[in-house]
Amino acid sequence: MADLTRAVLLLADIQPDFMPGGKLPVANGADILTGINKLLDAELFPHTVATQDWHPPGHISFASSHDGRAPFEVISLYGEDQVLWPDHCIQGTDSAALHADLHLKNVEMIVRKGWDPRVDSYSGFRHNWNEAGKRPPTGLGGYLSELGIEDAYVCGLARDVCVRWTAEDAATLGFNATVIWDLTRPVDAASDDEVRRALAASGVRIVESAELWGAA
Ligand code: VGL
Ligand code: ZN
Repeated sequence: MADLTRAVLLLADIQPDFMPGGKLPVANGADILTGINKLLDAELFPHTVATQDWHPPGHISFASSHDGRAPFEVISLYGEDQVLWPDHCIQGTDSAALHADLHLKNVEMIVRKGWDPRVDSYSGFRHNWNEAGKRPPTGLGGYLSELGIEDAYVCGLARDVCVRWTAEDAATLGFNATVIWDLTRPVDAASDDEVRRALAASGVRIVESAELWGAA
C-alpha cells in the first residue's frame, strides 16, 4: 500500500473549457469530478496543488492566431511541434475558472500556465519551449521540494497532454510520479496505448484510484 505522507495530489486543468460544452472539450471530461472530489474530501493527500490553463487572447497556441490554420493542425514553433488549438481558457472567462463543482477547500496553491502570449505550457512544472529553445520552470518543482514532498500523483485533464507532461516532468525532476488513470480523460481517444508506453518509459507509474483507498 502506498505511503502518502510525503505526497502531493496535482489537479491538472480541471476547467469547464476541457469538458463537454467547453471550447476544447475532452469526451467525458466531467466524469472525473466525482472521483477527484472523493479523494479531496477524504484528505488522503497532505498537499494538493491545482494547475490552471490561463491564456491571453491571441495566444500563440491558438489556430486563430495563425493565418490559414485550423484547430488541431501541427506547426513548427521554435523548432518543436506545436499543436494549434481552438481558442480556450481565456484569462478571466467563466469557462477558464477551476470547475465550480471541484471541492477546492484544501487546494493550497494554484499554478497558472500558458499566460506568456508566445509560449504554450502543458506541464505544471515547466513551460513548453520558448524562442531560446528553453523550457522555463514554473516554480512548482522548487515549491514541492522545499516542502519535502517526494511523491506526485497526477489527475485531471487532459490525459494525453497536460497530465502526461506534468507527470513526465515530475519524474524527470526526481519525484516518484504516478498518474491516477481513471481520474483522467484524453483529448485524443486513440492516444491511450501510446500514453501508457510513454509514461512507463519515463518512469511514471499508473494506478487506478481504487488502489489508493486504505493508503491513508
Ligand atoms: C491542454 C491543450 C491545450 C490540457 C491545455 O490541459 O491538456 N491541452 N492546452
Ligand atoms: Zn492551453
